This record gives sequence, C-alpha cells and structure tokens, in this order.
Amino acid sequence: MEIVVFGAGSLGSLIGGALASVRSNDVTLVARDPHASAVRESGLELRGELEATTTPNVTTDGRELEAELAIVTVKAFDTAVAAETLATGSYDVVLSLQNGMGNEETLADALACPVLAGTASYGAILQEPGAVECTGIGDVVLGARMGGRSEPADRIGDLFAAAGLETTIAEDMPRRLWEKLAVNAGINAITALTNIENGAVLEPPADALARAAARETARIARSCTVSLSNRAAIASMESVATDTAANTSSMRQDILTERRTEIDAINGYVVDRAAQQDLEVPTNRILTTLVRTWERGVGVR
Ligand code: KPL
Repeated sequence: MEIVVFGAGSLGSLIGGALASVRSNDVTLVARDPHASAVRESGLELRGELEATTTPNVTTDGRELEAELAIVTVKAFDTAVAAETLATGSYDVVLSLQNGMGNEETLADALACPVLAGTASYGAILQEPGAVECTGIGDVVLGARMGGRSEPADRIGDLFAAAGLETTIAEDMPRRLWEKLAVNAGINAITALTNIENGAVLEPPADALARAAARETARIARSCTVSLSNRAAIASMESVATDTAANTSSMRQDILTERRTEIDAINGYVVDRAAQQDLEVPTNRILTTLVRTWERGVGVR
C-alpha cells in the first residue's frame, strides 16, 4: 500500500519504519531536517523491540502528495497546518494517531476523504537523526471517529498487524480517545515537569498525582456523556506506564529539547471542558499552569 506518514518525529518514524519493513508497502515520511537528510542518506534504523533497517522515501515538503493512506502523527498544535497541507494532495483515507482531542475533527473539516481516529501507546524516542528506538511495546487502536464499524479501519488494522504492530480495531473510538487522554493526562506533564521516566509515575509520591489526573479526566469524559469509569482510566494509565516504563514521554522529550508541548490538548483540554460545565479539576489545572509557565519562561508560548 502507498502510505504517507505526516510528521515523522519519534512515533511517526517508529510506525512509518515498521510499515516500511513490509515489502509490499511504499512508505513516504514527511520529516524535518536533519532527520530527513539522515534517512535519505542511510535509511531509517529502528532500534529496540522492533529492530530493523528500512529505506522509506522521505521529503520535507508534504504538499501535493498522493497515497492510499495518510497517517498523521504531528503534534496536536500543528494539526490545522497539517490539514491544510494534506488538502493539497490526494488520499483515500486519513488516520490520526495523535495525542490530545479534536484532531480528527480538524482534519475532517479540511479534507474530502474519510478520517479515522486512532491512538498509539508505543514508547518511542528519536535517538539521533535517522534512528528511532522503540522503548515500550504498547498498542495501536483505530476505528471510525464517531464510533461504529469501518471497512477502511479493518483494512488498515490488517496492514498494521502485518508490520508487527499490536493493533485493535475499536467500534467505540470516542471512549478510547478519552481513555488515551486520561493516560496522557496522568503521565506526560508529571514526567516532563519532574524529569522522570514513565514507570516512575507508578511510585510514590508521583503515583497519587498521576491517578488524580486520570480520575479527573474520566469524570469529565462522563460529563461529556462518554462512559469511562475512574477505575478503567486509572488502570489504563497504569498499564501504559508499566509497558513504557523506561520511556521518556513525548512531553518530557519536548521539555528536554525546549520545544512547545501538547499541554493545551491534554491536561489543558480537560481543564477547558471542566470549566464549560463549572466542574473542578484541580490536578489537571495545576499541571497545566506549571507547564504553561515553563513554556512562557523559555519563550515557546
Ligand atoms: O503517548 C505517550 C506519550 O509519551 O505521548 C505515551 C503512551 C505515554 C508514551 O510515552
């Protein structure tokens, strides 16, 4: 299948590299330099659990591309720009594999083709240009963005499974997206602010904070008529923290490299949805304030 991976950072490179390791796939990564140049010159090396050296096509210009499938892995705050760029090309179906909420709607508003929702809980880190390490086997969950069955989702699920990626096709994507939001709300900001690996949120004193952030997220999901229990949200956060224990979360990677974070689309989203309904989410509010303060301090906000 012809596939474009839009936003080949850590996760995009891992997923794109795994798909490129299947001979029948023709994968193009839309990446930034120096990563793009390194992949063009020496291929893309996958280290760790999904070890392989692959040779995807690579470009720094995502305009006017054509493929059967586009996988969007850009940061949530770049989704609108990605959607405009994708609209200059031609795709049969687009799959969002991003953190945060609302990405699929932004893509669907700009694109004529079907847009699928997805979550990915693999640990991934770009170790150097041209090399990404898988630091934790998670899974990919994908399906129709409003829920229900989807024939394209079934086909893409088979494609991911054939590339060795743990994949689930879900008919309840709205709930799955909230569940992943609870995972990221519990792990990302805490690991970023305290410079710890994902697994450390399972230990005192961070564990209570991580559980509180996940619990608050579940409560707001329910207030938005999504059936997500506190217990399920906390269990999911703890299971991803266990599976990716040695990983540096994406937000911790952002803070270590002084880049803008996805705080607005994760804990900030929970705070905003709570405020619309006069509900309090004190843990998410404090985490959001601290990360935004850091962003302002280093001039990325
Ligand atoms: O989504 C992630 C992230 O870091 O953004 C997890 C699954 C928590 C892996 O680190």
